[in-house]
Amino acid sequence: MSDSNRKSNVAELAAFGGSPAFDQPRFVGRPNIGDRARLFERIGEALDRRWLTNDGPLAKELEAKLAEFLGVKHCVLVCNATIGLELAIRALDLSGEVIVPSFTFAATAHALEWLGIRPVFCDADPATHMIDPTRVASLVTPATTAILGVHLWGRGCDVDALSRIAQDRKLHLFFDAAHALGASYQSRMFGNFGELEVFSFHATKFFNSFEGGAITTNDDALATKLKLMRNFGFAGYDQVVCVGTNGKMSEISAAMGLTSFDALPTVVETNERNYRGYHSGLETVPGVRLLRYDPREKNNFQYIVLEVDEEQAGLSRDHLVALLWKENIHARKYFTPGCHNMAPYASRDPGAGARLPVTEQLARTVMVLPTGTNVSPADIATICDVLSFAVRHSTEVAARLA
Ligand code: T4K
Repeated sequence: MSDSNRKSNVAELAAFGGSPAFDQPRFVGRPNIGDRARLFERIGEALDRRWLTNDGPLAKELEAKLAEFLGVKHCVLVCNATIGLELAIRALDLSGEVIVPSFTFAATAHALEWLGIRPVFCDADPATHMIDPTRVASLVTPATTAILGVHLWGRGCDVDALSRIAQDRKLHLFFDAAHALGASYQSRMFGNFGELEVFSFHATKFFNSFEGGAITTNDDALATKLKLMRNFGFAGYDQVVCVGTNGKMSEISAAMGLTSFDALPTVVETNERNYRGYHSGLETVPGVRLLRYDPREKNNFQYIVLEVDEEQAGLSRDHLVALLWKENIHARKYFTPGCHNMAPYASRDPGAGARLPVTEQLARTVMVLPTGTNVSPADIATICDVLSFAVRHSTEVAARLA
């Protein structure tokens, strides 16, 4: 019996005591692994050279390839995007307050807080989930030094509007581009906007270097500063010229990054195929809206993002996620509960939710589904069938999950 026929019978859903849709979990964020033989070859070369980190040849090769791909002057590899954000904040010499969306991964806010800067949370645009530029100006105070935009889901935030505000108010502008590699804004690749942008190459990203990231900029002085800062401030043997940290990417990570770079077109193609599969499988399911990618831009299609309308679906997002987990489909509630509801921000400003109604709403309604090279079209058809089934039988499903 096919998965879809099986799911037509309520008694067979795991929530109803049947077997789950998948024997093994289907995860969000399952890493894409490129050509293993080439990866091992690169690692072997690094071992033969006995050059394992500190601006090694593989890291330099990856920096050059990414800079060319993005059409940006400088690409500074780092050990992860969180350290990348911290380096960016230090290099821009920020202080006081920085305006940032609350609907983002904790790292965006934590990078500021870690350096003694207060993140001031801005609400999101309900259509895009990203920082709402119309709300930014009212958050500027004499202590504000910058705006940190986040390009969520591989789509771009409103760079033009944010640039105008930053220019008018004489604020720094930089971007958390953790999700945005390979995507464009008005036909220009992300990596070129604001004073700098920070990418993540964490294992869960469609392009990974195990752990890793990159800061890109077209500003020569900033690039020089960032390179010094990621290596303890060393300008040469025995010469430290500024405060720094250890933000370097190792050769093993660069080997994986280069292997991911080779695989990038195939991975994007697979992600796009998956996105289209979800699109056709879910378009007739009431109350479940798939966030679209803009066909005029380059997209990496790395996240499958759904918004659940409880009234139309008859089930809340939390109900659907609970059901999917029972079916071995490990959907995630990114970015619940919103940074303003996390420690330490929640206790500092317990009333923040009232000023962030869209963020609160998204934190209740958004869920992310599995994609990437580890998910097949048949898997996607089954996942869509489970969702469709759940909505068709919402009353029984809700009762079972209660
Ligand atoms: N800014 C934004 C907007 C971000 O989204 C992130 C990171 C950052 C900044 C900071 O970037 P990094 O400093 O990490 O470079 C995951 C990732 O750890 C995190 O990098 C990512 N965003 C975030 C969206 O997702 P968690 O807490 O969901 O991780 P975890 O361990 O629950 O794993 C997520 C999923 O991936 C699970 O379904 C399991 C699967 N997985 C994970 C790993 C590590 C695998 O299948 N294999 C693996 O090796 O944060």
